[in-house]
Amino acid sequence: QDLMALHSYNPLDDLYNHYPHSLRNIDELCASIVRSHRETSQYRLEELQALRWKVFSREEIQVYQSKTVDEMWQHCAVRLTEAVQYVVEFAKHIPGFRMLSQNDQIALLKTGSMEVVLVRMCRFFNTENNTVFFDGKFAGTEVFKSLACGDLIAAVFDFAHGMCALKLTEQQLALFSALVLINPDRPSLEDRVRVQRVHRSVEVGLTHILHRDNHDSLLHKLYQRMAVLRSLCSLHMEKLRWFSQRYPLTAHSLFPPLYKELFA
Ligand code: CLR
Repeated sequence: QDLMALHSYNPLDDLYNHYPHSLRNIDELCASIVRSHRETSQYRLEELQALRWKVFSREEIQVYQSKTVDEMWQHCAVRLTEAVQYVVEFAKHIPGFRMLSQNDQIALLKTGSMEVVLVRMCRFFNTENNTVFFDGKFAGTEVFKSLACGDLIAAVFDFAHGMCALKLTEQQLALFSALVLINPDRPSLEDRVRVQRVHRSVEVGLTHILHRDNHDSLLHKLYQRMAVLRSLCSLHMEKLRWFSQRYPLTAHSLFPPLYKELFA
């Protein structure tokens, strides 16, 4: 067993040995990201835990199901936009984000904010009955029936389920959210090198936290989740294009401006 320990390689050892001063920087970086996550997460875990079994009644579900397609889309777009606003606040306090150009901040949020909302969804998800916190109670997929995009809803619920299974701590979730957002591969970035640098520092932070928590193996799983996120978000964009074609008036005049700005 000692031999095993001797051979186990910690990717951060080099860093610790050669740059002992930067360990403090990593801790500070992690602390600010965790603080930003906490301050923009809308509900504390204890609060959500207490609401866990507050589910919609048959009658309430009926009300959602009898909404028209465009009514329900508009309603969900408003809810999603609120969630995105919190993600924008979260982003602003990631060290290095505000040093990027306005263009690059917007480019990162355009593709990243929806992904972070979906990552955050696992805090609002009850795996025991497959429901998500929506409009003050927990809702199953049937609540979203009138959106007429069952495949997207099923995929989103599936993703939340998979994220919950990883049992991330709030700190791990905070760092993972930041990593998803600061992605140097996003289209139309002006200063990719600078985004790359911020990305690297967040990645070091996440690696550090996972190592400290004795959970190095999670990193690989988290990278796998990022690939799923990308496909979910392109499905969301596809549905949005379909909706805007069928209901141009709702999409144009009733969707929240931020929703249009980010996704249209
Ligand atoms: C995600 C975590 C946020 C709080 C939050 C707000 C709105 C929720 C969202 C969470 C999860 C996904 C959600 C959304 C409202 C509508 C959307 C339930 C819990 C569903 C999947 C419908 C998407 C419909 C689009 C195609 C318009 O901090």
